[in-house]
Amino acid sequence: MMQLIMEYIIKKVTCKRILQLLFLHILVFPFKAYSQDDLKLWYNKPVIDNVWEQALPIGNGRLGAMVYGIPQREQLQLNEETIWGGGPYRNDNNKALEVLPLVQKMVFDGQTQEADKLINQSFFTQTHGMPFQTAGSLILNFPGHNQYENYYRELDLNKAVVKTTYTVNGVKYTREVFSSFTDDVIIMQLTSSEKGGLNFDIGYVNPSQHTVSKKDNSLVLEGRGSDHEGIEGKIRYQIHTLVSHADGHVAVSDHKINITEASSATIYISIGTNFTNYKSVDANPAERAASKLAVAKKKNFKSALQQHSATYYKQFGRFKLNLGSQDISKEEPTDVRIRNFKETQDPALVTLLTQFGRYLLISSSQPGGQPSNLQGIWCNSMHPAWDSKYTININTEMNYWPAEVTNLSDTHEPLFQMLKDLSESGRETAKTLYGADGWVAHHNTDIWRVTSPIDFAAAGMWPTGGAWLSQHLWEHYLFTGDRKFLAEAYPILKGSADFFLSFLIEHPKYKGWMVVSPSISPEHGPITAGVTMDNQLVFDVLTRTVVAGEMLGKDTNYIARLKSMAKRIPPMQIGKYTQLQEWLEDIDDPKNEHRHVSHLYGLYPGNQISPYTTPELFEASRNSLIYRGDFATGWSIGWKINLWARLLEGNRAYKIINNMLTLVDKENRDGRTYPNMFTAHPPFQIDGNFGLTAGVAEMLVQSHDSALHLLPALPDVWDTGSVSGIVARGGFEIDMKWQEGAVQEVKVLSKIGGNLRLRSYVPLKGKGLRKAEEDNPNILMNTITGAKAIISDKATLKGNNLKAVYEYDVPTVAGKTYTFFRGSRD
Ligand code: FUC
Repeated sequence: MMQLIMEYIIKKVTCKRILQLLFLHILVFPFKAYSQDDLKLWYNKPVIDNVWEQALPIGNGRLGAMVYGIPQREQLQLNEETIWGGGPYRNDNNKALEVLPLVQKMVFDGQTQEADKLINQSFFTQTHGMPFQTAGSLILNFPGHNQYENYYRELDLNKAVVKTTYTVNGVKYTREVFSSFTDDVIIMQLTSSEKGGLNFDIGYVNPSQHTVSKKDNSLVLEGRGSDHEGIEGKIRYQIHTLVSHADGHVAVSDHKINITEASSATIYISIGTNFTNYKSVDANPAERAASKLAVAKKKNFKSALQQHSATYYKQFGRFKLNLGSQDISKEEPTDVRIRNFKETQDPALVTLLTQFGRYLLISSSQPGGQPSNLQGIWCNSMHPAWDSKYTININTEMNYWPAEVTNLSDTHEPLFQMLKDLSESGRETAKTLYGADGWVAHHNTDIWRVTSPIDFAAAGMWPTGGAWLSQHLWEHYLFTGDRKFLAEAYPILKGSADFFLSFLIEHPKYKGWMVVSPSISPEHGPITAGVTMDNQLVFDVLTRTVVAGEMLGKDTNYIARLKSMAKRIPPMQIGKYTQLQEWLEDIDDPKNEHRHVSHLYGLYPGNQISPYTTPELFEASRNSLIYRGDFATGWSIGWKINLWARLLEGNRAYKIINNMLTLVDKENRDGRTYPNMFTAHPPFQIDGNFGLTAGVAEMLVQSHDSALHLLPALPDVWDTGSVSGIVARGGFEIDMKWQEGAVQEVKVLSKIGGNLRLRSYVPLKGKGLRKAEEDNPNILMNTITGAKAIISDKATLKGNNLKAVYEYDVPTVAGKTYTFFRGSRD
């Protein structure tokens, strides 16, 4: 099965890597039971000066809100995942096909500027993608609450609820709000400690064309997504707000709801849109909003909250992390902890940020819905940065990096549905622009699933967006071993492979090499052909489709074609600065600190570069990463954490975490974490959060390189800790404790059976464990397909300083848990 691509694939050279031991410790440590009680973001002041990035996010995948927690004027800034500008449209320019041969000739002749110009004239339309848009805000006015005391607000990650409390004239006011996973509406309860102490009104502010009216007992806002770049806004939505379970007076007018003399009131906010799928907007927003509200309002707050939190916790509670704690940490508000991180190096804050990433993924991506966009589902504008859409040359992929490894596999589903959509809509683009088979997507898409280039050549002329996204299908399969899923995903992978089979073109200068042309290394450098990232991606598409096809027993002749094409993809090259070349030519500038590190895809999230099977490429990747520097935009920092983890350098990865944990505020616009723990490009972009969460997981466990590597990149500062529910390829779920930087105890649940190969820096002992000797027979873990490197004469390789590892095998049975301990030198 894995004998593809003969000389091109370096077979895994296994085991026999048991080098010297560092030192011997066989100890049984009394592990402190840890609790996740302190997984709260909390503050002693409300949002000040309307800074949105101080507000706290809630979401149930579809409905989001940012909670301001201001006593006199509460604001819930609302979002619904299908409120976007424009309507179903396409962005294919049919002039492209005609000029394609000329463009390719220009590229091969080195006339890159001319090619750039011609592409700009012929491959684009007037549209740059449609924007994700705010649903406006619900505003609650509390006359007389300007002077308050004892202020406190929190977001509890264990319950997915935001709570605000304060006192006015000795009366305690409490607000709790969540976006319900069970009822699919937002629910807020307000109470006062004094009978009849609640007197407030509720209204909307909304920047779209809208109307507000009273319908039954609800205050109803009818709004729409805006027209954008000549595309008519087709989204219609309704927000229904209802007050119930109130013990005072509730009066609804055409503009407001007035609540007087209540001690308790519950607000239900329901949003419905007309969005059905990327091709149609024929649903009934009024009916959708009203029907959800009708069910939800019957529940009282307590039981609604209890059901919501329990549902949410089924996902959130699967993964627990303890990187150590500091006693002082919980006593400081979260923004102060971020500000002080440089001095405190508070490990519990890193745990909080890691778990916050999981909270955001759960809250912005649920089966049946839209994938998490550039801002998840939280967006307070009609014209957000980069339209808050899907940038698929890194950002959307990064959003899903934590999904499998931190035990949130089900949150990955919306991305798979988007892939299915793109594999349909991208067929027309493949045909119209390139006269090619299969499907293609470029560097952006939106809710209408456009697949042609957008913006301009130097950013948009990148036909491998679909190729990258498709790797998520394969990764999901490796983590779950779900053959049914693989069978459903196969046509999508195959459709991407089809595109490259018919579109790749032989490079006249490098005979035999088949390249993507025209293309770019994402957002960096000239229009060219055969960029390293494209080669890596196409190689993965072709070879993974081969393995998938073989596993499913499909398409024998077709698979043979894929194999022979994969042999012709240019190998990776090491250039004169001993760097991994970003392009076919050795033109990298070691002083260039560009945020995109696309050629390192092969190191992470790909697995073509390994310290064991491709040591030269591993060393060259490290050099390239050093040249790019440690500081960057939020998402680039997120990527670098993962890359340093894959380079097995925990302390360097941790240094990059420090770069992320710098507060953004008035004094420091160049920080990377906002007071509410959203990460900053800047501005806010959620990928940084997800990159960090994935990066921390990657420091603790790796499984891409033929074994489950325990603590591959643990930094010195986290010398004692534990993790449970972290997931590895092969369907293994791991609980692990470590002390003095070494694994002490590890429990592995085998969900689907198969050989478990463990890799560790310290020896392990336990029932059934034997020294690993052959290749790992577990196909879900043993998927190294690293290419041979071509090394420049000018490159001076020094060799890698790798720590010794021990490798063991255990044959496992599905459903059983296996326990191992730190062992001694034998
Ligand atoms: C790509 C990146 C930018 C930004 C945008 C959303 O264009 O190069 O840094 O993240 O996507």
